[in-house]
Amino acid sequence: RPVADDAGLCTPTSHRRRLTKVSVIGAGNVGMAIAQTILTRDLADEIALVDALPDKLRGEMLDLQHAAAFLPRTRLVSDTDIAVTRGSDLAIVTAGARQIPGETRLNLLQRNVALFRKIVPALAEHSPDAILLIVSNPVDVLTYVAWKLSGFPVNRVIGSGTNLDSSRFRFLLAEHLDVNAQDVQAYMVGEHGDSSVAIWSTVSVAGMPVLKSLQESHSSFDEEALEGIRRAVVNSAYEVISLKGYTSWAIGYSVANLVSSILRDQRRIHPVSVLATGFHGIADDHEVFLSLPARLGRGGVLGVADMELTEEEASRLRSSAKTLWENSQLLGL
Ligand code: 6V0
Repeated sequence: RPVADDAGLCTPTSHRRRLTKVSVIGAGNVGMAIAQTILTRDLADEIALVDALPDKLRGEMLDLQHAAAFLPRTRLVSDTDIAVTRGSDLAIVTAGARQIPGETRLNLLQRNVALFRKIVPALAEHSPDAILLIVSNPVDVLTYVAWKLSGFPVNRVIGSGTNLDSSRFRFLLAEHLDVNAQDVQAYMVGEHGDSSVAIWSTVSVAGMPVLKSLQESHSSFDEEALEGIRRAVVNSAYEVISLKGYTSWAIGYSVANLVSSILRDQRRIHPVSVLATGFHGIADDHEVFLSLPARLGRGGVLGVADMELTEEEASRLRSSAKTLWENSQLLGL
C-alpha cells in the first residue's frame, strides 16, 4: 500500500536522476550576477557559493533562497570551505583581489595567482571531473594558471575571455544597423580587454557579410572608424566601471550563456580563452591562453576554429601571445 510522506504525497518507486551541480567561487558582484542568471535560466540542480567573507556569503545565499517561490527549484548551499563544491560538474572562479590604488598590473596578477594557489588545487581535488570556467582578471593568464594548478586536461579549463567583448561588439553593431544583436554575428578574439582584436570579416547579419556594404554606403567607414568602434567596445567596460563601480549584468549573462552551452551540450561556438599554441603563428613552445571561437559542449572545449585572419589581425594576436607568455614566465609555475 502506498505510504504518504510529510507533504501528503505517495511516491511509488524512488526515482533519481543525476543532478547537475555548479559552483561559483567568489560571491562578489560578478559571482552573484552569474549565480542569479544560472538560477533564472534553470541551468543547475544545485549551486554552491564560496567566498572568504562568511556574513556576506550567507546573506547572498539567503537573499536568493527567499526567491524560491518564483524560481525553478534549485538547491543553494554556501560555505567559506571549498569542500562545499564537492562533486561539481562545473566550477566558475570569479574570486579576485581588488587593485590597490597605484598597484601595478603584475603585482595584482601575483596576488591573484597566490589566491588561485589556494582555490584551484582544492577545487580539482573535490571535483576531479569538473570543467573549470575562469572569469577573474586578467582572465587569459589566470586561465593558464588554473590549467597548470589543476592538472586538468586542456579541454576542461576555459576562460570567459572575449565572450563578453564580442557581445558588446554585437550590441554596438546592432544599434548602428538597427537589428537585433542576436542576429549579428561578430567575433572579437585574442586577449580579453585592451588589446582584443575585432575580426571585421566575420561581421554578418542573417548570414550576409556587412562590412563591404557598410564601406560602400558610408565613405566614413575607413580603417580609422573601424578602430574607433573597437576602442568603443574596449572603453565600454571602463565606462560602466566609472559610472557604477563594477560590471555585473552583462558578464552574468555572458557566463550563463557559456554554462548553458557546456552543461546542455549545445555545441555552440563561443569566443573563449583556450590554449592557443600553434594557432595563427603563435610559437609552438609558448603555452598561452587567448580567445578563439571554440565549440563548447559537455566535454568542455570540443574544437577550436582556425579562422582566416588578415596578417594585421594575426600579428596583433601574436603580439598579445608574446606579452602573455612573458608575463606567465614570471609566475614560476
Ligand atoms: P568583487 O565584488 O570584489 O568580488 C570578489 C569576491 O572574491 C569578493 O566577494 C571576495 O570576498 C572574494 N574572495 C577573495 N578571496 C577569496 C578566496 N580566497 N576565496 C573565496 N572568495 C574570495 O569583484 P567583482 O565580482 O566585481 O569581480 C570579480 C573578478 O571578475 C575580478 O577579477 C574582475 O576583474 C573579474 N571580471 C572579469 C570579467 C571578464 O569578462 N572576464 C568581467 C568583469 C569582471
